[in-house]
This record gives sequence, structure tokens and C-alpha cells, in this order.
Amino acid sequence: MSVGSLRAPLTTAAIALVFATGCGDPAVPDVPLVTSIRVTPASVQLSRPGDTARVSATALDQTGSPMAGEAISWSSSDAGVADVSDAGLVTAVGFGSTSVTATHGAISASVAVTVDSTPPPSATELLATLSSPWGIAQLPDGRFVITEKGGSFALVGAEGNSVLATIPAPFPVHASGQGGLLDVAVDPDFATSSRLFWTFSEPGVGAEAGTYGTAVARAALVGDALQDAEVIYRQHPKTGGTGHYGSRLVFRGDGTLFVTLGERQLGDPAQDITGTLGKVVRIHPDGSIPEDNPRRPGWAPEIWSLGHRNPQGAALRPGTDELWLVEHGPQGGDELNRVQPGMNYGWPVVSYGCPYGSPVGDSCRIGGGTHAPAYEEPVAYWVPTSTAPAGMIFYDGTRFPAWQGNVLVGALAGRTLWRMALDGDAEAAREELFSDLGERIRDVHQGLDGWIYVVTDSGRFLRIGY
Ligand SMILES: [Ca+2]
Repeated sequence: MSVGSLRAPLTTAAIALVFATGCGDPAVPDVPLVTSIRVTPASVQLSRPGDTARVSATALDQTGSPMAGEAISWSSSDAGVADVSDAGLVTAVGFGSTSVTATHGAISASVAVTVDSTPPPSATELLATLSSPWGIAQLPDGRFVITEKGGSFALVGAEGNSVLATIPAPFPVHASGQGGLLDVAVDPDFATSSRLFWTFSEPGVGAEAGTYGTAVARAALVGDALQDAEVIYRQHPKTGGTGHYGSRLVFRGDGTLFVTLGERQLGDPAQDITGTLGKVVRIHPDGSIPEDNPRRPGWAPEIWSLGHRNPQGAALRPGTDELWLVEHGPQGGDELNRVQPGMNYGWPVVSYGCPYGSPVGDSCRIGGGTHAPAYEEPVAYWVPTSTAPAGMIFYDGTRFPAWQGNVLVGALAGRTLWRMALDGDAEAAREELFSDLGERIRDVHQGLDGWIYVVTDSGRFLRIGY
């Protein structure tokens, strides 16, 4: 029973008593009753067993006035986490969460207690002047390379708070709608090659004029200049429209490169095995195609997986060669997928989302929602509202021990950072972080220093730390 639910009827009773007295009835003494208990603070955070904190409780009468001398006792709901004395001294015993409760008769109020050696993380603004940043990469010396959708690379100092140079993209980008200069990745062999790889929406020329597609390029970063630039891969066919380029780059442990490719907002081509709309492709860093791709009959040889809609976040699961990705659903149905070679992830045949404009509910799910047995089930999905996932990592640093192995995903429409815990290959829990920022989070990066870095559509570069 909550304190709030008790307060209302007793207050009404008190008003009735005053009214009765005012009407000249025999005086009924308006005896102060303990009606609620006020506790402070609302919550207590302790770092380790043995740490202490004071909590206090005050009895309040029906008018909300403090009442002196009323006996209030304290108790802990989990004495294995924290104990509390009758005087209100909270002592941490173990790690976890509990509450301590002040009680007077049937009236009580609680203080949340957390014992956690990890203080709550906070976001620090490093830059606020980027222009539609899209991808974050980091050089071995700690400097960051951040793409700006309009067509430039911001070279950012290792402290994250200064733009050292702005480098134009060597090839024209179609910076319109969702297109432009998109992701960036550092060659695992950067120490010898000095190479950056990037994706962009490439405008067609000649017979392809007026059409666009995702392309992958590379160049050597020499000082503040990009040299020996070359396009190494082109999504095919190019199409009209400016949506769903996908576009994340992820190096596999064997040195090959995954590229996530959107279906250009056209649906059906995600199932067309001759083209690379709505696919993950795997290439060598020179653009040639590995012999050990699935290479099913009739497939474009670079196809790794198919049936994707608009995958805007991707990462390797630490300790494996498994690519995981997040992709946008239609109205609801955004997915976290564990990508297996040769597998079909179902779009546009099946989705936990609904056609745009459908009433909210499950009955409108495209193809009934459930992917199995014909298609791969997502590990997790978002319904009924799309969060629009963009940018993802598996956290494997030491700065946030509680987040080890978790998936962190930025959200555009959702304006949040999702933290998802896994149990094996299944989702165990998810929570939203930093929703109070109100930012469309476009990319997430684990720094060489173990902190987490994000960019937002509003142009901010933020470090998540303590
Ligand atoms: Ca799917």
C-alpha cells in the first residue's frame, strides 16, 4: 500500500471534521494523526561494503505538518545488500540494490539503496560543431576520424575536443536525404598502410545518371591529406531515391571487410540474389571477393547474407568472427540480428513491424511476424514503435565492468542509447541510457581508452565516462 493512497481519504476526513465543527456541532477534537512519512534522501548510492550513509524520516500529520516524538522504526528489505539501524544509519553489506523502509504503524516510506562500485556514467560534450556526423573511427595514435555527411572527414585530436583538420572526400557524394559521406573504418594494418576505408552514396554517371548506390573507397592518410584514393566496391544496381543506404564497415579477424547494404527503400530487391540491395557483402580490402563466401547458385559472389532492410549499425562479437547488426524495420520491427553466412533475414517477406499507417497492434505484422522456419529470427526487435537503430558496439573494455559483453546501440527516432545484455545468443535485458539528452545518436564507438564515444545528428561528439 502506498503512502499516497492513504493520504487522500484521511485529508478528506480532516476537512469533514473542520466542516462539522464550523456548523456548531459538538466540538470533535482534531487530533493530529500520522498520515504519511517523509524520508530523505530519496535514494542512496554506496560504493562498497562498509560504506555508510544517513537517512532520516519525519512523521507528518493530515495537514502535512511534522510531528515530533512519533516512534519510527527502520528496516531493510535485503540485509545482504545493506543494513539500517533504528537511528537511520545505512551500512553497505554486499553489492546490489535494496530499499530501507521507515515504518510507523501501518504507514511507511522507503529509500532506494544501491551498492555498486561503478558510479553512474555521464556524458561529456567534446565537440558541438560537427555537421551531421555519421561515423567514428580512431587512429592508433588516438586521433579520431569522424565523417560529416556533406562530404568531409573531421580529423579530431586524441582529447576529442579539437578539430585538427577538415579533409574533403576524394570522390563526389550525393549528399541528399539519407545519403552522403557515411561510415569510416581504419585499416587493421594502418601502421604499414596508413589507409582509411569509407562508404558513401555514389552518384551514377553516364547511363546511370540520376541513380545512386552505396560505394566503398580507400585512401592513405598522409598528414592532413588523402592520397591514392580508389573506389574498391560498388553496390549494384544503382537506383533512384535517397534512402536506405545501410553502410556500416566492419573488419573481420581474417582481414576481410563486411559492408552492410540497405535495400534503397525498394523492399523486394533485398531478396534478389543477383544484386546487392538489402545484403551484407564480404570483400577483401582491395575489393576482390573471397573464395569462401557462401557463393550459392545464382548469387552475386560477394553476398554474405540477404533479406536486410536498412542496417545502420554493425559490430563483431568479441572473441568470434560473428557479425551482428541492427537494422531499421518499417513501422516497428527494428531488429538486432546475428548474421550467419548464407542466411536470409526475411525482409520484405516477414517482419515484426507493420506497414506504415497501420493501427498499433500485432495483427498487421508483415508476413505474420515470426520469421522461422523459412527465415532467420532476429535476436531482438523493437515494437510497436521504431527506435531507428544506428551505430552499435559490443562493449569489451574495462571502464564499465557491468557492461562487459553488452550490445550498445544508438537510436535516432528513439533518441537514446540502448544497452542490451545477452544470455548466450539471446537477449536477456535492455535499458535506455542518456534519453535525457534528447539526441539522435548516429554512431557509437569504443575508444582505445575504454570510454564510449557517440556522435549525434545535432553535431555533438560526446564521451561517456564517469
Ligand atoms: Ca528480419
